[in-house]
Amino acid sequence: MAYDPDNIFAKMLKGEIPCHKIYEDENTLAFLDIMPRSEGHTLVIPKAETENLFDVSPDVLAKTMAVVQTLAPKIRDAAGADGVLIQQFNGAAAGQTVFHLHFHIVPRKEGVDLKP
Ligand code: DGP
Repeated sequence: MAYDPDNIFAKMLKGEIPCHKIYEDENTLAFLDIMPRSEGHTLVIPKAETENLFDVSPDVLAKTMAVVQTLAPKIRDAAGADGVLIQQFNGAAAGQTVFHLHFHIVPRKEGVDLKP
């Protein structure tokens, strides 16, 4: 499948639709998920046009993951959580609904279930 430049995250990157940004650098954007599974649920995306793990370059993946690693403990602490779940889907069959690579950072509290 070819990358769709009009996907919802691409529109965010172009400033065509708003998002609640929590971090941005030249390669990466992080913003709150519109359907949070817990308080602080964040998505981290590369600015490069890439759908998922199947087409991302190692360089873009490394830069994106470095931001995931930096933000994860900050989000955990800001949310008053005990840990974070990192989740990432590849392909519709696997549950991917937005076809621009993204990593979920989902804060988890001991004994508290995630929202569906
Ligand atoms: P998935 O591809 O299954 O990882 O799900 C996409 C995620 O993107 C889902 O958790 C909801 C989130 N999302 C979809 N549309 C928007 C949007 O317009 N704004 C924000 N902030 N998040 C969105």
